Amino acid sequence: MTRVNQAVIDMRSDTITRPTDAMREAMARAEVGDDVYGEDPTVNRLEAMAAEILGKEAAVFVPSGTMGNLISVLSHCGRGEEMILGDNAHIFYYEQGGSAAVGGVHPRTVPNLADGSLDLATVAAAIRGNDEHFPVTRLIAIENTHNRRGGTVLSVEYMDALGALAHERGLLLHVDGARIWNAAVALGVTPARLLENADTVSACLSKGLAAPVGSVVAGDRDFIRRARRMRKQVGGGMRQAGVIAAAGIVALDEMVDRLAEDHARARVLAAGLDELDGVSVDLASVQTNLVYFDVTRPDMTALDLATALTREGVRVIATGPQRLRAVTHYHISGEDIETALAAVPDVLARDSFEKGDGIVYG
Ligand code: TLP
Repeated sequence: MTRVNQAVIDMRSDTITRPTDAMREAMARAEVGDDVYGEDPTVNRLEAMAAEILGKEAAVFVPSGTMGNLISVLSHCGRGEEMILGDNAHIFYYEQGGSAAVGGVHPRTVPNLADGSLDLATVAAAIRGNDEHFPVTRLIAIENTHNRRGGTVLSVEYMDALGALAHERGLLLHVDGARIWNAAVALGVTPARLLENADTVSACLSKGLAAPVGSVVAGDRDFIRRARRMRKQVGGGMRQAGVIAAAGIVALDEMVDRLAEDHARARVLAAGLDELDGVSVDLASVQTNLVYFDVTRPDMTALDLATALTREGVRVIATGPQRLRAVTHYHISGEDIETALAAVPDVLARDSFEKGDGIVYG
């Protein structure tokens, strides 16, 4: 059953989403100016809107989530200072060690628990004492939702407790909120409430919200002033960026509430996969739009399964030797989920298959 002339069901990531018609329309009409001079009215509008939604004094528009995290960490920590973060954090795992490479910031990892959280006592114990042997601990960074733990959602209570711990110990709390919108929708709270006790956040517009490019970083005015300088230093000053910020405004206006549909489809996908012989899913981890699953057929790797599914027009990624990830998003319909679920047992039942080819993201 090889799919012919049918659109590919691409569940590698929600980053693959394309801009909506409303976004393209807004982009075509966007009023622009030079944003490095602070004169792009559309960027200014997006930043004001993001600051309000995220509950912070100010915000800055940046090209990517990776740059958002980088300039946040570099605006909080000096060279040789330390950031505490999870051993499966995107900042630690997937950003080329940028904060160490560019900013000389020392990462101190503690284990991410199954729900994506960091144990508070372990974090407290990792904070350095005042001694010249040690780097100075400045920052705690947390991820919500947590990508490598399955798109898991950290609760308001947990976020508050982590913020309180950071502040009691004189530290700052940064949130990698690439998918903070998914967390807020899953919890039924506003992003502002979820982030109330965090100092700064980087939130992506170009994942589930379907904007073509861009993230926003939010925090207090002084932090955002430093972050703007840092953005320029790493080459992220974007001139007539209103053309892309216009899509970000539509993303915030129109695309947040519908994330609940992606979450529902992810649950259907996860439940369907879990019923199949040869794969298993930790259903408790499926709380938003990410579905991690393991191939349990002994002679098949995650890359073998991903490669075979690609031939059937269903794209997922391998994130470990036996682990795969499928992501629901704006372009994945209920029918696509049914089609994907039908393709998997077909592939798993084959006596022989080609060896997998490509990259394991883990
Ligand atoms: N994540 C991508 C890949 O890099 C793995 C994906 O497909 O999920 N924080 C988190 C939690 C992320 O998941 C990502 C992207 C980023 C930051 C970086 O965002 P971008 O890709 O805009 O630099």
